[in-house]
Amino acid sequence: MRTASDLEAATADAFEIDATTPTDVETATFGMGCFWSSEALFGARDGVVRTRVGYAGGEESDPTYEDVSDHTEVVQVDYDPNRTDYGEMLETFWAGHDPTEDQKQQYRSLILVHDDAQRTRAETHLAGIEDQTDVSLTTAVETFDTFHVAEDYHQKYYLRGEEELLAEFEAEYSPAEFINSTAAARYNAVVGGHGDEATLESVREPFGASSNQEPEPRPD
Ligand code: MHO
Repeated sequence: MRTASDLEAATADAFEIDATTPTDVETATFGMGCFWSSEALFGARDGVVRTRVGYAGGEESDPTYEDVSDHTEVVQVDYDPNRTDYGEMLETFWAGHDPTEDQKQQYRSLILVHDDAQRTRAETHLAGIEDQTDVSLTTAVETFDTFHVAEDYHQKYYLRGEEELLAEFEAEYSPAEFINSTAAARYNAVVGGHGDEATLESVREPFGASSNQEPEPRPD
């Protein structure tokens, strides 16, 4: 299976937005149910540069979709700290799932913090919501360890349903470059029903002037 280090240097820039990827990014990792929809949700957020899905939060060495073992489905997000911040990522996390529901390990509500600053913010947010609502949340805050990249067919899942658009990406991007593409994250968001006109506008230069590919947003 593809590893996180396979992704490190994988960049292609058939879309202008991928040629201007900021180098200084921060990373956040969340479990919030099936990772298809959480990836699409984050892909539409201003300041989000990359999204990818995988398994994390457990200790076993080789999780797969068929056997996630002690891991949880997670979305991992790289964001530009000059355009957004961890607080906004947390807002998207809370809004994107029901953190009061008891879920099995694969789908649990999980914040995997990458440093002490994230831990403080996550714990403060969580306590604040519990105080305000008087409801206790199932969300766990744990220390991020290893991200196991999910199988390629799960990455940008909704975009993958758009055969022609996917073929255009595949002509220009390797699988790892596709995972790292901001353009792919944005299209996936729009096809998944999360983007708006501005989201599409931000990736308006697909594959040169010849393209007439415009995804139809899916109804929720
Ligand atoms: N209930 C979803 C789960 C997919 S997700 C990647 C489905 O099978 O449609 O866990």
